[in-house]
Amino acid sequence: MRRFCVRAAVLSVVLAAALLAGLVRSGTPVGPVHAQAVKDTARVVIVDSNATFSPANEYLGQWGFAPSHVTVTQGEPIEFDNPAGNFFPHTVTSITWSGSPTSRTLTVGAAFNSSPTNDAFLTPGTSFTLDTSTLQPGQYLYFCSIHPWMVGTITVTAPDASATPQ
Ligand SMILES: [Cu+2]
Repeated sequence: MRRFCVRAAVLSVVLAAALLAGLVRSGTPVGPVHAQAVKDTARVVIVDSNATFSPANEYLGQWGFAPSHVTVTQGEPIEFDNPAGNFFPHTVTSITWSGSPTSRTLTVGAAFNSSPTNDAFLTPGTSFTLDTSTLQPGQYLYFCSIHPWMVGTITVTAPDASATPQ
């Protein structure tokens, strides 16, 4: 009986310490240092199949990138997954633009490209991680160069955007 009580007392102290540690940690303000230390990876799933459509439906416009728009802080990686259950290879290829609204020149693959060669296509079951640390803050358009109707957009924000008024 006494042995049990000692164990219970030790357990209580351990639990109290754990609770206290949790309270202290949750009470710590989240500052810029913490925000930089934690890097989430945004995830985009490439869709070319699901329960209701198949390769025969490829022109119905149901293929794409999900979500089709992501916002990341500069330096935060974005993982593009082509799931093993998909049917086709795909690419994640930037489209950048110059010129005026009525006379645009579009450039393919200048900002980023998962697949600069045919050997680098993202086959089902593979993924591509985009390093955004070299991208300037701004808007990016991308598509699949094999299936150009598959399009997506990325917003890259400055690392200190939350701390610096713009
Ligand atoms: Cu594709």
